[in-house]
Amino acid sequence: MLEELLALGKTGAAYDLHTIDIGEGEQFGSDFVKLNPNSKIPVLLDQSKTPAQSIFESCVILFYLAEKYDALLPEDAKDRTECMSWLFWQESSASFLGGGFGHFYKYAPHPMEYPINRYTMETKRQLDVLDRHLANREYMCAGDYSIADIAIWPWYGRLAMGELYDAAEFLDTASYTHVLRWAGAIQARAAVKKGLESAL
Ligand SMILES: N[C@@H](CCC(=O)N[C@@H](CS)C(=O)NCC(=O)O)C(=O)O
Repeated sequence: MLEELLALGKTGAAYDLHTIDIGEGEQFGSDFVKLNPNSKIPVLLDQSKTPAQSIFESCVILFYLAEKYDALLPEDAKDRTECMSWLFWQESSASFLGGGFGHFYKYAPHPMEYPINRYTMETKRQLDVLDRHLANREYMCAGDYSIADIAIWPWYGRLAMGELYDAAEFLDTASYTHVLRWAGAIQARAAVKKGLESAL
């Protein structure tokens, strides 16, 4: 999001990136908890304000920046509301993918059939929801690329392209052709490449 804003000429979006090693438990350190009481990455500290304002929950960070810079969110009231639906869809769905499917398929200490089956079914259902939605449109929301795409792509786009959990074949993500077309278009964006280079 910050790279997209910079690409749009919003120079105020220049940022410093601080890596938090969640494997080492840095999210539980008192400095981090002051910024995000929920101990999860990411968190944004807007130092252009006095006092500086911290914002947690990635979709709220995206909405905050979209409002602040008047960008990447449709202006028309109906389109804007639809866009917010997809933003909230990500907020309520992605934990089934990451904490559910990803955890049990890739990271659990031993294989457990029931949760793998449950979260595989749910992940495929969600991919199908996205695929049907993207069948008739270029991006998630009417008009153009928006914060809904920015929220959804890192999870579902990268999963479909085989870049998360080594699960593309298992989930048969090749069958979600519209998701793959959308994911490829976003991956090709210069701002996305820059963002990934600095974040991963
Ligand atoms: N709904 C939150 C989810 C954040 C989240 O789950 N972050 C994970 C990394 S993807 C995390 O910080 N995990 C550390 C932990 O669970 O201790 C958001 O979108 O900001």
